Amino acid sequence: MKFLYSDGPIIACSTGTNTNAAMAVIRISGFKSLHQFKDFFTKDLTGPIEPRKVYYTSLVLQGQFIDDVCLTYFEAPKSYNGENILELSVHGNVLNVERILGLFQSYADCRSAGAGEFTYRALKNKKLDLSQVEGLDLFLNAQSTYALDQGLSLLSGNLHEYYLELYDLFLVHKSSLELSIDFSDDIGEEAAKDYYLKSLQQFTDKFSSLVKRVGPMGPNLIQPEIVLAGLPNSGKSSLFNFLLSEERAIVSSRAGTTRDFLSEYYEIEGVKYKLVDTAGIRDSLDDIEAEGIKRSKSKLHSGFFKILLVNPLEIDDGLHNLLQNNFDLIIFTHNDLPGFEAARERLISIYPYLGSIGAINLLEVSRAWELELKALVNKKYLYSIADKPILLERHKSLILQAGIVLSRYQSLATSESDVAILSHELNTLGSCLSEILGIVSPDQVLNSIFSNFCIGK
Ligand SMILES: Nc1nc2c(ncn2[C@@H]2O[C@H](COP(=O)(O)OP(=O)(O)OP(=O)(O)O)[C@@H](O)[C@H]2O)c(=O)[nH]1
Ligand SMILES: [Mg+2]
Repeated sequence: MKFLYSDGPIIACSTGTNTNAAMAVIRISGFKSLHQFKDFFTKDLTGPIEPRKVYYTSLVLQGQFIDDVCLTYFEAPKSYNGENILELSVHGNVLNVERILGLFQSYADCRSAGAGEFTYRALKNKKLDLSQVEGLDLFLNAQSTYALDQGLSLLSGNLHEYYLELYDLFLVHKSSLELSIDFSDDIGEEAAKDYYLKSLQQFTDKFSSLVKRVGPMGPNLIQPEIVLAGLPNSGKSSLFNFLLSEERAIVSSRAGTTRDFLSEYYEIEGVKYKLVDTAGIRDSLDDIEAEGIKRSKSKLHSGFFKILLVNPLEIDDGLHNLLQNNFDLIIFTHNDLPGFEAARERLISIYPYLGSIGAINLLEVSRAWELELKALVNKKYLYSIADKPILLERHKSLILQAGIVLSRYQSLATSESDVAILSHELNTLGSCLSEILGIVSPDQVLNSIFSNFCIGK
């Protein structure tokens, strides 16, 4: 990322520039002195300006009035990212915001900030560590109150504290190993071993509670998706439109109408799911449709709640493959058509477990049915978050990795007396832990985290 190497003043609108609003907040960060902006305000910036106090002033360019603004100065290092920051609350018309941004870029040597650049500087200046940055990202992009709370918890709450305490216990244990090497003569071999094992136990107990929150690498709970899948013409797009209460997807009797997946937000009990309509799964010789089908299959793989629609009047061998997936709900459609019962019986004779599933007519599906569907999805969601799972994949995989190293180390701790071997394993464990906290942050980790951020953060 290019911006990681430049530390000149940056500017961005932190409240988004897509729509007109009553107000917008523009942020400038990384300038040397407020004096450099003295010509832009009627307030005298060369006089005393108290940090963190709001001043009402006019913004002007070469004597021409631009806007009435509220100006707040955050002096380094006591600011969000440790740099001098100037925040301007301006009128939120998109054109006004763009004009003000342009003005500072053209006349005050400010550069347009990259996504997450303000926060990157906070990381660089040690105002936040990497796991706090990820927490902030989770918080700002949360689609459920659970994700919102976990974001906060990582940013400055319990989870952040927990990681720090765990790392402290690790350091205590590491020092106990060093103690047993360097000072066992002073404190006695028995006492040194005792201290060593006790500190390992304390660390392991704390780590175990964290592992319980990881579980298997499951569906994405940060942006959970409800995926509608099935063979062509099974009614996926009809159900998609019904749930969204709009004709969002094209519905037609021609098999293969939906060629790429479509997705829209669909809220259930405060969780903003993505409802995904997929392309009907079939062997296609058409390159574009084949690509759409490939994407649909991958949606099926990552989906949180998977629904299979089956029109028993139009089935082929592809159904067998589809049924290999773990669906949360299977529904027969087209139950209003002649021949439905016979076709359904035929299918049940091949797949007896389909005998217990319900059937609906998607042309007349009811809102009561939708409520039942919502209750099912919500039940699964509540179940999934019951053990307070860690949401971030990077943390999950590092915790699992640390768990493997820890169990190897534990068995060595009681059997191995070669301190060099023990130290080596302990250092590997330490690297995993410091990566979780972000004490060591490989560039690619930084890039993938910051590419997620919005401009102005
Ligand atoms: N009679 C009847 N027709 C239905 C029902 N559900 C869907 N249809 C019709 O079946 C046809 C196919 O429906 P779609 O919703 O486009 O099916 P799809 O699964 O999205 O199909 P592809 O996009 O081709 O994969 C349309 O003509 C719908 O009006 C149903 O329950 N009963
Ligand atoms: Mg469709």
